[in-house]
Amino acid sequence: MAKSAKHSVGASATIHDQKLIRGNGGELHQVSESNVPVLTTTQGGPVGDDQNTLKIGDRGPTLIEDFHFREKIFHFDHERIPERVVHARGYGAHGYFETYESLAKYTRADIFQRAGEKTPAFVRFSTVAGSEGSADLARDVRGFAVKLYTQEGNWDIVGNNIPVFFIQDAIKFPDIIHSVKPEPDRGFPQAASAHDTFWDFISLTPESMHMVMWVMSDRAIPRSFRFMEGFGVHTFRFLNANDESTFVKFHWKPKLGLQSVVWNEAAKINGADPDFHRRDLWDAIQSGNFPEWELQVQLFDQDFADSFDFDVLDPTKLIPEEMIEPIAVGRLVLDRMPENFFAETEQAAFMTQNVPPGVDFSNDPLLQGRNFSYLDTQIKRLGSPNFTHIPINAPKCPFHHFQQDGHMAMRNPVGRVNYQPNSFGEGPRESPQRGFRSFSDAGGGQKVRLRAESFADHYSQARQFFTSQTPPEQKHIAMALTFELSKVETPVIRERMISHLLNIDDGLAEMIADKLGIKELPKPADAAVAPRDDLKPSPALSIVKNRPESFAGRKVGVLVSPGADASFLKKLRTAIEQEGAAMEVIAPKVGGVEAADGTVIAAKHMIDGGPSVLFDAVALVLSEEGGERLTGEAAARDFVADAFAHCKFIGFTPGAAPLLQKAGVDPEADEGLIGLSDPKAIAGFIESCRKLRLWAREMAVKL
Ligand code: HDE
Repeated sequence: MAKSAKHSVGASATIHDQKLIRGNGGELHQVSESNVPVLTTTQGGPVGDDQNTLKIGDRGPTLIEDFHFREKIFHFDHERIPERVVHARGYGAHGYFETYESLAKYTRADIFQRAGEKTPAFVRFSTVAGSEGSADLARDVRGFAVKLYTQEGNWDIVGNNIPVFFIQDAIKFPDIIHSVKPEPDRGFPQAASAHDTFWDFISLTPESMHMVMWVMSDRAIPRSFRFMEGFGVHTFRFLNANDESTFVKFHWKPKLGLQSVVWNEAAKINGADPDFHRRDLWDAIQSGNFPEWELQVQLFDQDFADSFDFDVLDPTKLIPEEMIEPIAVGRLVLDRMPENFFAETEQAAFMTQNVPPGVDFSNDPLLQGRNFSYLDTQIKRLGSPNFTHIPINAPKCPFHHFQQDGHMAMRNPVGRVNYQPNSFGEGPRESPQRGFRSFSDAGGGQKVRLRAESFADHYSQARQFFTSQTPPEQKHIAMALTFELSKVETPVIRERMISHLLNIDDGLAEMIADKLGIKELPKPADAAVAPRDDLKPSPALSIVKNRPESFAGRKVGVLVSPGADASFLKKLRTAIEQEGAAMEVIAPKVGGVEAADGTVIAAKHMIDGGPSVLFDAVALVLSEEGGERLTGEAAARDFVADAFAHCKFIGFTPGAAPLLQKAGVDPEADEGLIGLSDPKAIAGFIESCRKLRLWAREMAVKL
């Protein structure tokens, strides 16, 4: 049978020079005389002309009989499948999960039985509110969806980078999502929560206050996927071989530590490189720096659940890590990009209800609702109940069932028997021993539409989150809330938010009210349960308190000019790479510059295309003349001014002094400006970079 050609041929290749050859598998290929595969229709027919439609005369009308044209356009017109209704913008990668030790004591899940066992995995990161084409640095929650292809079927942990959620009951999901998506009359704003409808819904939904504090924190503008945590959010259950249950919460901890950007930087990254997060993951994996997370679990029993301050079924609450210390149970490594974005990432179908035997659900009402939703959404998007036939969604373990037929069925049963029980002794049968057994929950009761009383405290953990942050992180939360509410046009919504904030932190509420020009503070919102102020701060909730002691995985942008010192640059690169970080050169021309010694320094970016927001730290390696000349370039001045404003460490050679001055940066301003007159200073520069940002610079500016 003829196989479709992979590559199109140019206009000059015609049907006349076509011949058939046999491939390794014995299949026939059509190739032209020049051995280039011949372009065919999807039916396998060779195409003679792919440049011109069939017309009557060269200026005449096009003919309906042009079946190649018709098929080509028809197929193009159907290329899109519906984007995900939430989490539309995302990016995925393949990898594996490696189990550290047997967890047989807690779970009979096969994936956790043998130390060192590797299980194939696929992960998709996403934003929530924006469309498929929106920018990566939207202020938003990030999805962190993991598919583990276990020996007992696919296990999907469909989590976020924030451990709590906005709502307590799944029935409110369409409302929260409608409110954050573009407003229906005007169709904007795209990928932004800074608008009336979102804050209207939030201000009328006290249960969202804890999550709002997270979404206004730096967690919502991560530096990259590689520096984010992931959380399963809900309480799940582990069940061991004796069907004994242990509650479990799942946490993914990035090996490179946590890191975020600042809002002004995020806004600029969106302009300079809307694919910043995608590119980061692509670059890291393609260069062999495989990102890695550790899976940690918080395990607890019914007694703990009963004695805990909050309800473990309430998805707006977390269990502080200081209270139940997470245990590391394995690691996730991403080491391969999909070959085709559409086939693998766009068609990936995650479902919370995909759990292996030994993992089970709790009665968290949000989780229960999700278990219902995700199957629906796959039918809508992928168009057929056979979406599990798509390779990315198919299990990698043996599977046998009697589901059959339907649109696009790719695996079709053979033989006579497609039911069970049957008298022919054919086909699979269920296995009470190996098969999935649900936790036997003794719960029962009346049919009600009620919210449990134990879910009623909406403010205490919001306050705990805020008080657990360092001063710069608190400042960022205040600035984010001010920015978002300043975009809200309806005054009563802004005031309503202040009344909630008064239940979280007076200082925060007062500062934002002042910034918004609200003269008279409203009364604190009525609270169903009085907010507590006795919850101990949890250091695990702060990004800054958990920063790594290394600059590994980060990137330095080095601005060079003609006449720069090439040997110095080489030493700088060696030191940066020894740290496990990367260096990229930015020059007035993308072709690079001629160094003082006459060699050419190659550049990755020209100044306009490589603003400092794309880097974690910068260095200015300029000659006297080059530095002087760059003072006239707005992009060079912005490069320096932004790096300073975003609290980055800046290394500079003496030639950079005029540029620093023109950018309004005093070279003596603080310890974040590091003179590089001598190669010996490079080590000190790298050491500073390990701190990632000099927050003291920002704290010197009063809000
Ligand atoms: Fe989702 N969510 N969700 N969600 N969610 C979807 O499924 C839904 C929730 C999350 O990379 C949809 O395949 C409901 C919490 C991620 O493909 C849809 C509720 C958490 C992804 C859906 C929630 C998430 C989705 C849309 C409230 C964090 C992207 C497309 C009860 C723990 C997965 C799709 C990917 C996607 C429904 C709440 C995470 C419509 C009804 C809480 C990471 O089924």
